Amino acid sequence: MENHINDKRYSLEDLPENVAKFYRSVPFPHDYATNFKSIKEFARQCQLSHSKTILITSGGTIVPIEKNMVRYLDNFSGGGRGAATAEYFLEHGYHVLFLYRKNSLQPFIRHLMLHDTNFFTFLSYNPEQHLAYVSDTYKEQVSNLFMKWKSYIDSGRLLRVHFETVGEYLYYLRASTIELSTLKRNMIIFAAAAVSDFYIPLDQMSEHKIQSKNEGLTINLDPVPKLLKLVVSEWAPDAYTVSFKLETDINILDAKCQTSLNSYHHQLVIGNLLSDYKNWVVFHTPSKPAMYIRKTEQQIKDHVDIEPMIGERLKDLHRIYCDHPPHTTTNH
Ligand code: 9Z3
Repeated sequence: MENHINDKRYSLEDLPENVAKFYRSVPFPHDYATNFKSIKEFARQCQLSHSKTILITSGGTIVPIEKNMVRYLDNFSGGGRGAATAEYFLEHGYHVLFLYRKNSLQPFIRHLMLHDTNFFTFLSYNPEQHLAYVSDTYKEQVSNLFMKWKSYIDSGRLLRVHFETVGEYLYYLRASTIELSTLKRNMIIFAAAAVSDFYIPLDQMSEHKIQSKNEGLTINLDPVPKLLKLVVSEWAPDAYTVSFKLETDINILDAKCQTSLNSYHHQLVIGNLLSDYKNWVVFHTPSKPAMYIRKTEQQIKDHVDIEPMIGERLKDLHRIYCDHPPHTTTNH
């Protein structure tokens, strides 16, 4: 890619074989050049303003099974966690690079996008004037949400880049972490996206829609390389890196979080269970006992978001991390 000629940080030659193979086996995102420029400029602005910054990945990646894609495999995630977390950090002075699945929830306007309160709930219709408008009951609420979303974008505090496939996601993860790495400890990486573990390399993918011919279909999938390791060791080694672990069996959740910490040597793993991920999470760090964040019964009844509670604890951990230069600190 011409943006990366002469930039050693992007050289595929120096990457582990399975990672280089992955990048060669998926198509480049077609808006990459434009988005790469925006990410670079966003990183420059964050550095100029000495602002704390968070990269939030949000939503699920897809795996196409045909080059002319009619069908794909998807991952569970609506993007609510990432969007609500972005709101918290924007409201607390951070710059936010929001790397999200196309058409998934976005900060602030997520309230107008949810299916139980979708945008039409807020509209009224005047039959005489043939006019639809935001009804008086909701005018203030809709204006506030829309204005926040728009003003954070216009002021450059919120940059949004979207992906669909796991390949696009991993191209943008590499660009975002490398470009923001100049911010050193001032940056959090909050990897909440649900990333596919398997994919089909381009040279093994059907060109056209696979025909059914009344037969079953067997698909061979290759493993997606675990890029968190490279994020932590090469691309953004000074960032405060947070990953998520999603499980369905509570009996293995803590062990899986610990295994992840031991494998990647990052700062925090947040564990959550599919059946209850909106009501509690558990923080695993290298140096402290596991810490649970739970909503109260009343908060569950009132559908209060848990993300501001996660954000508050994470902001504290990040402040401590920033206050301790590398040679005087142990992991927090
Ligand atoms: C999560 O566990 C997120 O909390 C959710 C958020 C996907 C549950 P929503 O977007 O859901 O609010 O609907 N994200 C990470 C999921 C994941 O794939 N983690 C990998 C794993 O568990 C590690 S990178 O193996």
